[in-house]
Amino acid sequence: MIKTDIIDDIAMKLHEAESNRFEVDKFTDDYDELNVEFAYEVQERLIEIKCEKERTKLAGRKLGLTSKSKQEMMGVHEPTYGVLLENMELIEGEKVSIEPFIHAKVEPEIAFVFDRDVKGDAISVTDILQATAYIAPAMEIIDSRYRNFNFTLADVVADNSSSSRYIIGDSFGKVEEVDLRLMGMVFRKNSEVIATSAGASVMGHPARAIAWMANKLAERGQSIRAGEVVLSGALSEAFTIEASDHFSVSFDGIGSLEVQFTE
Ligand code: 0L1
Ligand code: MG
Repeated sequence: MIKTDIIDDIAMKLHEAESNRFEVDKFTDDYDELNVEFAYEVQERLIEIKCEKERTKLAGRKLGLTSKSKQEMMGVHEPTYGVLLENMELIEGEKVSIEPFIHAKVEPEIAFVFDRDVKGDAISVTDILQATAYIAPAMEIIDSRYRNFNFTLADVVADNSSSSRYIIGDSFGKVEEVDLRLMGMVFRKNSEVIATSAGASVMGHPARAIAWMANKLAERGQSIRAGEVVLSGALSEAFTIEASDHFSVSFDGIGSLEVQFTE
């Protein structure tokens, strides 16, 4: 098969799995050529298909695999990134049905909203902070299309880094008013504390993860644009969602966010 046919085949199968709620086996089992570079081409094709079929458009980006423990688990030394689309956004206060998901999990994140473009190939933490309008508490719902979340780095990149939905809180903070490395986080499920963490769990500083992504985007001729949102990476492991679960996340200095799931 020629390269463009393989890209189309994988992207279409991933989109079908998401749309019809079924799991697929990882594609690296069948395609030796599926390395990380190739996988970002599949991801781009998948996003094109989603935008066309779901009549939506790009809202921002997300980082994945930003914690040392997740990277060690997968035997890799770098994170991944993916795309957030407008139709993936959930509104705080609205109940979220688990019906469209395959086997979703939720994780706490810090969202960065940009009011300036971030362009170039030597982007630093300072560049990211200077282009940020505000930060806000967020949760990401990940829903890998792979059976039992079983994938290699290239597979997960092709699958848009497992992204499914995201929720951004109404409260927000300014990056100059908080120390993002020391910012404490408490994550609760059904009122019980299930994880505590600090901003530094995301590659030492959440803006470092975004700077890494900005430099990787530049290699592909892309960039972060003013108005976009970026989820900077999970501050804890992801937790499986069951119908009737309630999750809340509280961050020191920027407020909290809660979500109620239903059948
Ligand atoms: O956002 C994330 O950190 C998820 C990245 C993909 C890994 C996974 O699905 O667990
Ligand atoms: Mg995430």
